[in-house]
Amino acid sequence: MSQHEIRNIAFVGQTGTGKTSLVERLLFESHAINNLGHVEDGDTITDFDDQSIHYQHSVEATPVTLSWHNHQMNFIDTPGQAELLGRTLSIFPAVETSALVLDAGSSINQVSERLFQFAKDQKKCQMVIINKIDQHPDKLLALLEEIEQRFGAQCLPINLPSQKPAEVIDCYFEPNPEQTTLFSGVDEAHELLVDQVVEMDESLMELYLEQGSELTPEQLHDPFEKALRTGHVVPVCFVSSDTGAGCELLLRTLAEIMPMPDEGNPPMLEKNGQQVAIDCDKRDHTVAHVYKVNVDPYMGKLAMYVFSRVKLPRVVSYSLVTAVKRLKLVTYITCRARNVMRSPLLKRVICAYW
Ligand SMILES: Nc1nc2c(ncn2[C@@H]2O[C@H](COP(=O)(O)OP(=O)(O)O)[C@@H](O)[C@H]2O)c(=O)[nH]1
Ligand SMILES: [Mg+2]
Repeated sequence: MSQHEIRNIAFVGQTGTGKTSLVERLLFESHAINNLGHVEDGDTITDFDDQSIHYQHSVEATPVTLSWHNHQMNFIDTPGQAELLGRTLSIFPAVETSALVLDAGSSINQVSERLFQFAKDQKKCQMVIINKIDQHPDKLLALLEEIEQRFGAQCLPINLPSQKPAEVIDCYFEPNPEQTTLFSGVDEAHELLVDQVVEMDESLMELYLEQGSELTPEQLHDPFEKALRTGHVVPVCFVSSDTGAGCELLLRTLAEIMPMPDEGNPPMLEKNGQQVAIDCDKRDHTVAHVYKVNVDPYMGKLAMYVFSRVKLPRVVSYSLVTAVKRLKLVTYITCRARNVMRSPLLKRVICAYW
């Protein structure tokens, strides 16, 4: 698998907005797991530790991996309690996309604002996910307006809730103007998004003016990436992790719209006092970032890395750019639901024991 198929995404947001349930639903929809766990039952994949089960909210940032239509998605479910935010902020170097999850029934609070601003400062591509649309269909429009007000007019829906409670309507990939949404025309939403994206590309803009809104997602791909990188567009998705509404479209958006490692804004590293960028495709010595270290009661010390560049799979000793000491990499595992899988691939979120 090349880095073109890899997506690294952090699900962040205030506690209780449904991040853990959403990650669980996405694992289920993509057939990574066969049983859908629930936070209340203490059987979700990412809230697996005793404390998270006891308190019924995530205490650690937990990575999982799933496959979807030839894409490998590395998700990190994060804690949203204000006092645990340090654990969330520290994983940002491991991802290109920050997905801010909001609860359809609540207004935007300080934690969400802080996370949005932090992701912006870190030059992450961003999206906003409005969850629990099954519970609060009457509050969705007001929340969308609030998002625009608090985060800016570049936050534009890529899909909209349907009048049927368990459905979400695509406004980007294959928009069908016949479909009726809860509050705005599909055409209107599509046009707003395309208008925003084509501003990134003058020649496409000319074509667009001649061609109307008939630009294909393929034509829009590059300007869309640029718009995401520069914060010129922030897609908004509606979902319900409870009913699964919008989850398929969310996976499609993550795969086809959100950036692969090279398309995001990879953090610059320092070499001999100079800022250097990393060419992920180059076969040079391995560069990795330890974004989290755990002490696991069964496994011992567990470091979680994100690799920016991997020279070769079987070497056991790596000099890690951000680690103070040399770590001995004994084995790799990727967090694929609860299975352990050996595979050192480029830009995967990877754990290692030592
Ligand atoms: N009705 C409804 N409840 C949800 C939805 N998503 C999550 N919940 C509930 O919201 C609560 C908090 O969910 P959780 O996933 O722990 O939120 P987190 O703290 O952001 O990870 C739990 O009781 C979930 O069952 C949803 O889409 N609809
Ligand atoms: Mg959680």
